[in-house]
Amino acid sequence: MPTPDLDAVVAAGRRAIADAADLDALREAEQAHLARRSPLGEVQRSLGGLDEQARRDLGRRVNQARTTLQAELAARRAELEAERDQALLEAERVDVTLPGRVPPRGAVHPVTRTTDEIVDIFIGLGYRVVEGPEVETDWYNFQALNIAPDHPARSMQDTLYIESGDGRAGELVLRTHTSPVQIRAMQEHGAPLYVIAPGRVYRSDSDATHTPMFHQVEGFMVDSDISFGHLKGVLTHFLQRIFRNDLAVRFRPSFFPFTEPSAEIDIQCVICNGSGKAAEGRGCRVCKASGWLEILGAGMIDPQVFKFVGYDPEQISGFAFGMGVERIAMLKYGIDDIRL
Ligand code: 2NL
Repeated sequence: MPTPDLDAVVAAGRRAIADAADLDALREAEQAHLARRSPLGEVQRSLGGLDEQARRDLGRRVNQARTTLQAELAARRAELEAERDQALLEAERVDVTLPGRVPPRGAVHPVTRTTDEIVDIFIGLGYRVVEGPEVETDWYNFQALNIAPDHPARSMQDTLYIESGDGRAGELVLRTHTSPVQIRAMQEHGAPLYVIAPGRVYRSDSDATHTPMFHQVEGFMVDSDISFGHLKGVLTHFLQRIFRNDLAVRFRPSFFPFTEPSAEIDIQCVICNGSGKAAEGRGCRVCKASGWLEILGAGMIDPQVFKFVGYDPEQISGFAFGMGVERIAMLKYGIDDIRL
């Protein structure tokens, strides 16, 4: 058996280790040059067929060769690992001096803002805020408010009904005003009671001036000896706070099933300042050249309503009012299409 050239075996191993371009290639070089089935392994296995002196000599040289190759392997591995770590650090580099990503600044929606402004004025007068369900029973939304069974508000055309699925269709509605919340407040608390009820309401209506969901603020003042004078004083104060201090206000007779007497309240047009005129001799579009804008409905709470909630109409009186928030927001911020 020819003795393999140990120097050539070591030289080939060193070249393979030095040439390994990455850690995978280095593992292959280790397999090829240091494993049992490598040329060095062959030399080691051939030792068994040699006499003692030759075996000792060649054995020592084989051990030296292995030690040399293993040292070279370890050194190259350290080198390649350092290269890999460096590449990783470069790839995952974070520039901590970059400015942060600033989220776009949000703003309070004009309807929310207007609701808050309205509610704040009444808080200042000692009113409490109440909220309640948007899905209501027919009783709270209509009956307790003295709305007759044949009133048009009750028709499918005007109200969104909830299908309850148990054959009791027509029992539940999306509230058409926030009055049912006020009915609940009267049932829960005794008089005197000053309440403001903001919230979403729903009507089966949709065009340039109506949306199926909109916002309302209703309120009432219930106490002993509340008169129409209180109604006029509180609502005039409110309108002058929300628009401007010297705003002209007028009260016109009207009708609601839940108040008697009732009034519709107009303010001097905030677009044309009550002149009814627009530029170049045209009429004001917002008030239709009348100089006035309808802004509130109100009245003295009907004794029937008091009976429904268990108040004694002989002891208790009060006024109630309601307004649409979108309309007030549009007038305050000069928006002419509700869909905007
Ligand atoms: C309008 C008119 C109004 C009321 C709402 C009311 C509530 C109870 C009892 C009596 Cl619990 N009345 N609310 C009264 C008069 C008018 O709203 O034009 N709303 C947009």
